[in-house]
Amino acid sequence: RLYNIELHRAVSAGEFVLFYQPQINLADGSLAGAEALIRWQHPERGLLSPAAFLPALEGGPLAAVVGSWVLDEACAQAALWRRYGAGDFRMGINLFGAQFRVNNIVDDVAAALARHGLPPQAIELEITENIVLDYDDVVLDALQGLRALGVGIAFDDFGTGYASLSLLKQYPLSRIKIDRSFVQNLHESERDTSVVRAILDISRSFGLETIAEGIEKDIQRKLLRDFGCEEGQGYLFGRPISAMEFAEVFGIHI
Ligand code: G
Ligand code: G
Ligand code: NA
Ligand code: MN
Repeated sequence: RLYNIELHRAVSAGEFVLFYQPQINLADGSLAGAEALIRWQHPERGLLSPAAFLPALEGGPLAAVVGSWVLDEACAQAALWRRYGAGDFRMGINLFGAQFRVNNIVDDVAAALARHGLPPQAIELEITENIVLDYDDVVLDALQGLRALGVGIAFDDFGTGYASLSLLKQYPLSRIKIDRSFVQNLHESERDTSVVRAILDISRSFGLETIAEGIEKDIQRKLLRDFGCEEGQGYLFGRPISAMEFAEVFGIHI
């Protein structure tokens, strides 16, 4: 497949880049961290977003390689920003399923932390329900190993899957990311308000922290804060931007 050849070139020529979207503490408006989001700087087609290439990448042999690169690059950036004043800054890093199957993810994460001199709480790994369901037994072991290292695990797109609640019960998670589909109409939908409040109740009863995704309006921010949601992410606070822009916007002077 042509796309596979291009993906190989992208890996070897270093065409992938990470963008960063801020994660905000809703109680005081401070910067809690960022989610690293991959982009492909394609030589002919310009900057491609994940929707354009993740399906091909995830189904192919390069996912584990790219996943290792994302982990290392995001850790390097977190270490730099922490050194230049972004205190307890936490980097959210998305994982591919292949990182559980092909790699020893626990060893990879321990090595990345050591290489960049990061404490485990400096990163938070994001997993989706699909990863858990596809690699069931392996994932449980790996997540326990990662939690033992002291690394946080966020459950991405919470509420959109079929097994969200049973997974919460079985897997050692530390945070729920409320999917943006529940946040979108929060300010005008009693149903979505009930769903979000229920998710927050569940999260609290499991001793987890919560971040709401897709906050675009100030009224959504206020409601989520008043409901006790700890953190928020979305266009209201900032779109995903390059590392250089991020440092400038958030006053990290390197
Ligand atoms: O950046 P954007 O919002 O378009 O990202 C779309 C999706 O792609 C998100 O759901 C995100 O989880 C996924 N994604 C983005 N960057 C990465 C990455 O570095 N690794 C993995 N595994 N998934 C990513
Ligand atoms: O990991 P995940 O798939 O949830 O990645 C977040 C995705 O949602 C990225 O593609 C990002 O660009 C997008 N996104 C982030 N904030 C907002 C927002 O406020 N509104 C909308 N519509 N999309 C957002
Ligand atoms: Na997400
Ligand atoms: Mn994510």
